[in-house]
Amino acid sequence: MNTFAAVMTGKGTGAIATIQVFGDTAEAVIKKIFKPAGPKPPQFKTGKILLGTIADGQKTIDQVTIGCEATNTFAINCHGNPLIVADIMKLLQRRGAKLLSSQELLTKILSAQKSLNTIAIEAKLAQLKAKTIHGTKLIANQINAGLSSKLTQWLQNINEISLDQISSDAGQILKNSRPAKLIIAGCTIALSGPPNSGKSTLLNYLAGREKAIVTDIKGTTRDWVSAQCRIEPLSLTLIDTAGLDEKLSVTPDDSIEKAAQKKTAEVLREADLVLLILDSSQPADQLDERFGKKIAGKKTLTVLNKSDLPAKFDPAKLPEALSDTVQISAKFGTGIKELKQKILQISGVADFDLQSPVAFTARQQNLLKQLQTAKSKPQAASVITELLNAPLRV
Ligand SMILES: Nc1nc2c(ncn2[C@@H]2O[C@H](COP(=O)(O)OP(=O)(O)OP(=O)(O)O)[C@@H](O)[C@H]2O)c(=O)[nH]1
Ligand SMILES: [Mg+2]
Repeated sequence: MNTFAAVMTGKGTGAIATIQVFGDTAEAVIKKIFKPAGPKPPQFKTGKILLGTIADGQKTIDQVTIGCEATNTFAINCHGNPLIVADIMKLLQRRGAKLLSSQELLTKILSAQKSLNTIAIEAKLAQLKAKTIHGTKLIANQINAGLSSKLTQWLQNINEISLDQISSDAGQILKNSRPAKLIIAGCTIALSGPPNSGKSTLLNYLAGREKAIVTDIKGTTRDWVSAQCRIEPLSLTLIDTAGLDEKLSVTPDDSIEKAAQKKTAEVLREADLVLLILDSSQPADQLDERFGKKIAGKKTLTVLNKSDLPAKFDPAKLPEALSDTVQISAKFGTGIKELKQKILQISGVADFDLQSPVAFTARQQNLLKQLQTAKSKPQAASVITELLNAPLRV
């Protein structure tokens, strides 16, 4: 059996859905289930669109068009009801097609194109999931420039270039891959800090709408609230959290407060970046000592909020890890431009060159790590060749 089928359109109801059928025997499988609208037998010529029905014996399932994209690739465009889609998929399976996910099928289709190296195939797959236009450009740049061209250069000059040089270049690519990941996949920012410091006010300001409830009562936010916003080249998911207060963590096990504190700790762990929002009109004792532990190892920017009020907070009292600060008034929108610029700097994406070679899949990253520690030129050459040409598993 050499026919594969996958639903290429998203889950749920739509006006139409597309099922891709691919493989040496794809035409034969389609012929078993397709009845043309007219009296003539269908001609599955590349470039043609055929109108007809998908039928299981005498039972018609749906009216469809079939796009003949290549001799071994067909797109069945059916109605978007998920029940119809599921029926056609089951029928394809009974007639000999192996069902795959859209990602798996695309990998197969792209891998069959001899002109594409493995980086190019991964790029085409990754582009579909990128969260920003900058992300899609950054990935596209890896096909003919970026990572592909770096790997080709290494292979061509393997006799002249030292292992140390390859190792340090690979390290640089891995370093660049961290901000690249934020540009491609999006960046999650946790808004954290003591109760009443203005976290929800800032979330609403950045989101451009009233997503979170704001009051002057401490502990207003219990559950987390998220909102999307863009600071080019990043797409941000902002997560507002319950104000951190260690006293609340020791309340009875089943209390809302304790659950909220636990959730805040979880959000902090998952975030790419933490904004520690402090109320600059309050003295320094608002900062819980144990907060430092919760964000250990996280990129953190300290936001001194309420700059419209007389300052009582002394930034010199901040520990070293929290000493990168920016002053804002979330209520009046002052200092927001500086805040955005700082977010880009801390994430490493300010002035990031989209042409830089980066690794954008786990496979590439693992192989680059192996390359960093390669003990001989033949070993390095074999890892580079694998990066460029190893078939992707489906
Ligand atoms: N003057 C002034 N007041 C602010 C500013 N930002 C927030 N506030 C006020 O501070 C109070 C608390 O704001 P919230 O945004 O609810 O604070 P929070 O950090 O989300 O509080 P919790 O959810 O309780 O942890 C509200 O009365 C806001 O209007 C600011 O920049 N200046
Ligand atoms: Mg709040």
